[in-house]
Amino acid sequence: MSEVLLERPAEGIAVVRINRPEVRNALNQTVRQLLADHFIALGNDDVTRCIILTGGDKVFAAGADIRDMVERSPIEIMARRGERLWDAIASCPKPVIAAVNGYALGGGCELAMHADIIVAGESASFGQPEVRVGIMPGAGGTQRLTRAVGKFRAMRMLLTGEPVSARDALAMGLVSEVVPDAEVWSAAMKVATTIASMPPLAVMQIKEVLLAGEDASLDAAMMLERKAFQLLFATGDQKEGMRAFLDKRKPEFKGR
Ligand code: CO8
Repeated sequence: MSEVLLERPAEGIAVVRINRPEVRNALNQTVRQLLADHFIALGNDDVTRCIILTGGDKVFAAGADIRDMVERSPIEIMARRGERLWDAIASCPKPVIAAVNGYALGGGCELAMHADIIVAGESASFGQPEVRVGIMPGAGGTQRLTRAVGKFRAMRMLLTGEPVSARDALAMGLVSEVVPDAEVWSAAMKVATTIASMPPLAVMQIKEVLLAGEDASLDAAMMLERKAFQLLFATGDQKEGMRAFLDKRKPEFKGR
């Protein structure tokens, strides 16, 4: 069976599931290539309105595959051009929900941070333990984590390698929602179903502007927001959404 599975549990929703339970879903090159391939394909697929990324109900991912790295030289690591595989996920225009049960460690935590929304089970844990194996995060652990939780919490996690619980992750802004372990899947599906029913062009613009704005000055980011806001008045979905509100009926969004 493939190490990354693609499922379609409902109209408009795609699920990308890492499937290497015997090694706690460690991210080897095959898994990372398959993840990138799926995210590129789903980003280009008009039918897909929201993506759930998960490792199943036991573990999200315990990081990069240590067996696959232990004897590698710097040049071999560089030649992998791993950033291309991560970029494929980061630049996916569709909303991505990470459904996290169990460990999200190292590259696994970084993978979760590539998502737009993180739904975690109450026994999930998040950490960047790379320092304990003699390296440091290489896929956003020093950057996305710091943007999410701030310098002092990020430093503590990065320098000690100690994980945080789902509740602590929620308190520090690293996850969106914590639910009982058995409800992670249904909670993620609920959010995905809501997003899949929204006008897709507006959804895509919101994601794009929020992410681009994070790295821009407030003035530039406000300009981006304003332009995208104005652009949405060119869509049929804007007319439909507002008319339906005034007519007191349910809108029918077409993605145009
Ligand atoms: N890589 C390779 N194999 C792993 C990994 C991993 N990251 N994690 C677990 N495994 C394997 C174990 O070797 C073991 O294999 P075997 O059965 O052959 O001995 C099997 O999975 C089960 O593991 P455990 O017996 O340890 O299971 P436990 O449930 O007792 O513990 C833990 C689970 C806590 C997750 C534990 O396995 C652990 O600490 N794993 C390593 C976590 C870690 O250090 N992650 C960081 C890795 S470095 C990294 O992610 C760098 C990212 C850089 C950029 C991204 C590039 C992709």
